[in-house]
Amino acid sequence: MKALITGITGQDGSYLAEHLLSLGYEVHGLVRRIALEDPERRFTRISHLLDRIHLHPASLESYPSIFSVVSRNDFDECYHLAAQSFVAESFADGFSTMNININGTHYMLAALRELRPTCRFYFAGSSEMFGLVEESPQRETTRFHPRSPYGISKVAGFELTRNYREAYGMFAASGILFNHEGPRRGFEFVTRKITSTVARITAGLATELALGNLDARRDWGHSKDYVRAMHLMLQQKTPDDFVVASGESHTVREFCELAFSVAGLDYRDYVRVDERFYRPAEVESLVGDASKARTVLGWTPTYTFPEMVREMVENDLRSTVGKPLSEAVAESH
Ligand code: G4F
Repeated sequence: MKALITGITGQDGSYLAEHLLSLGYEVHGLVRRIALEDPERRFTRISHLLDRIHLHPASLESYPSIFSVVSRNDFDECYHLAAQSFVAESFADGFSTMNININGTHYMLAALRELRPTCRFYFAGSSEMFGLVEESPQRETTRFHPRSPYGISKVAGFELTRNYREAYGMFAASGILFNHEGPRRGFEFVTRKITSTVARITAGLATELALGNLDARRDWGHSKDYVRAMHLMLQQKTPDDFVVASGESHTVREFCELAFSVAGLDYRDYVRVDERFYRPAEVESLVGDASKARTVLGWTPTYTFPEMVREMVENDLRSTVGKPLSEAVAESH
């Protein structure tokens, strides 16, 4: 089996590439040319895979570049993960977010329809599509009410995917994934911002952590678990959409409390609220009901919330302090 992953250099792309390789897939990735020119910085998450995967330069903003890659490779599955995925940035530049996330998805679907209509397609939908939630927990039937250009772009991508399924009979499925994290998470997202700052405080490199809305609630799972669900969605008899979530929600404050406590610290001594990190329109609370994924796909997450937080803090302590957790914590007090 030959799979194409867009966004292979990101957190999910790298875990998915590992998962597909472990299943015997030939794994291909779309990467921006600029990334190929700067592998040390851009390929940190996939550096250990480079001799086992095939990378193709292309841009989500260029239909011809996508067309060219798809025309030269007979992919069986395509996982479209690439996107401008930072919600706050989508308020700063909604136009780029819309362009990359909506047109990029449309280009992928159009190229596959033209050249590889039997290739199975996965779209990375998001719980941000629920936005101002109309029911809790959110499931596949919950109405969308996005609250950011990012959320709106994901609703458009979701609808495009459904339309290609219905209009052209393509096997096109969407995962509605709730927040998923891990040691490879980007530093701009709140979880990694917290765990990396806990490590910097422990190492004496920072004295405080400035955050926005501490009362926002999210349903946080582990990316490693969630990429397994993506693959399962493309192994079904018929294409469909699935919520992937842990079913538990926690506030940003609770995440802080736990992350700081892993390093033996009290978050109240370090966390400061800064208005700059508030969003013009906030998604206050998300929690997903993944019953359909559990029943139909047979999917179950393996990480608990505390296990995931601990793994992230330990990883950041190791890379920042360069010492195992127990030593680092002992020396910081
Ligand atoms: O970590 P976040 O930036 O993730 P967000 O906005 O929930 O989106 C993530 O999950 C989505 C799935 O639901 C993905 F589709 C999306 O691509 C991305 O991966 O923020 C989480 C919460 C928000 O409520 C935010 O307002 O944390 C709050 N927060 C409070 N202080 C902060 C901060 N977020 C960030 N990034 N930085 C802060 O200082």
